[in-house]
Amino acid sequence: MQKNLLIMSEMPQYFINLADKNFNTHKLWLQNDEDKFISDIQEKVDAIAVMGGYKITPELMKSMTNLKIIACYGVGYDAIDIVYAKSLGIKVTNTPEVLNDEVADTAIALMLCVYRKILEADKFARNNSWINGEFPLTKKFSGSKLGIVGMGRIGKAIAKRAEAFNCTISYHSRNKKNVEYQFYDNLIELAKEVDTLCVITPGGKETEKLINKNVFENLGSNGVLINVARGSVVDQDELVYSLKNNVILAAGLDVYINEPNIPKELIDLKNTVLLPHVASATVETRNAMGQLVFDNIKNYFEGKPLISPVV
Ligand code: NAP
Ligand code: 8YV
Repeated sequence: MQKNLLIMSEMPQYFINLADKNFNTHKLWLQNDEDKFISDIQEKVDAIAVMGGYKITPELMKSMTNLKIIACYGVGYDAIDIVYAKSLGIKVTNTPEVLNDEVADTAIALMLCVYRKILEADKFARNNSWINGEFPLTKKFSGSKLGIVGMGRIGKAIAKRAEAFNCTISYHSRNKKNVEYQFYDNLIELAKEVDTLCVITPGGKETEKLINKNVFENLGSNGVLINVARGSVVDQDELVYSLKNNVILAAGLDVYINEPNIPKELIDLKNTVLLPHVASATVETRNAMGQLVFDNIKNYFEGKPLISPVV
């Protein structure tokens, strides 16, 4: 008999097709009354597939008495209560590696957009403002000093790209890595040293507001913040203050607290480049993530080892 797979929110058609062929699928986002839908199926759900940002609470896990595996469509699993899942013996998987290129490309794109004011220049060209004079000069990115906060899989992919821009690369993470770049065990010292701070750590309690007032003050009025990690890693109110008051120069952001809401203050600022959490969002990469979600669930029910287990 086919296993019951609950899909929490809309995911790429590639994944939905695989899931429909192999499981008895239940699509939460298509229901008018989601609570009633969940209570109708909660005792038969064997597996959940879920977008990275969707909260999987202890209450939900507890109510699904037959649940065996939660497959997260994302490498960051901070929205899933891992400790609770483990206590119930529920397996959790994520999608590492397959999105490294995409997220690293996006981080570099944000840096170039901030330094070279690419979006403003595009508007300037479209508005025909060029007729009235040249676009103002911008700031050189090549050869600048880049500090990466989180030298993990994606951090390393960002560093590799930044090498091609002749950036001087240094980093902060919990542990020193086997890489050529300079390690700072003190984040403030790193902030003092660099032109750009690029954040790519996991979210969750441990990194909450890691990038705070003290970091902004030490990054300084020529400093640029890039955040492709999680909104929670940056003190968002302090970021708005720092951008408004020239504590730092500018920011390029893909992630926010309370997505999909972006604070109006960030939108109104001229010294921000804002993306709607799209760092991994290409057809190729999202399909690869979908395949990994599917393969993990399939392996579980075939009694094979999970490909990318979290717990
Ligand atoms: P990873 O390989 O686990 O790397 C995470 C890095 O963060 C490691 O270097 C780790 O240091 C460091 N770190 C963890 N806690 C820290 C702390 N408290 N202080 C300083 N450094 C800390 O993960 P990844 O695959 O590169 O992904 C990183 C994160 O990027 C994900 O968890 C997700 O939140 C985010 N992400 C965002 C998008 C997007 O669409 N914007 C896409 C993909 C991923 P140690 O190794 O020394 O412990
Ligand atoms: C996804 C991400 O967009 O992998 C992650 O951690 O943030 C992104 O790749 C997100 O998980 C939505 O599923």
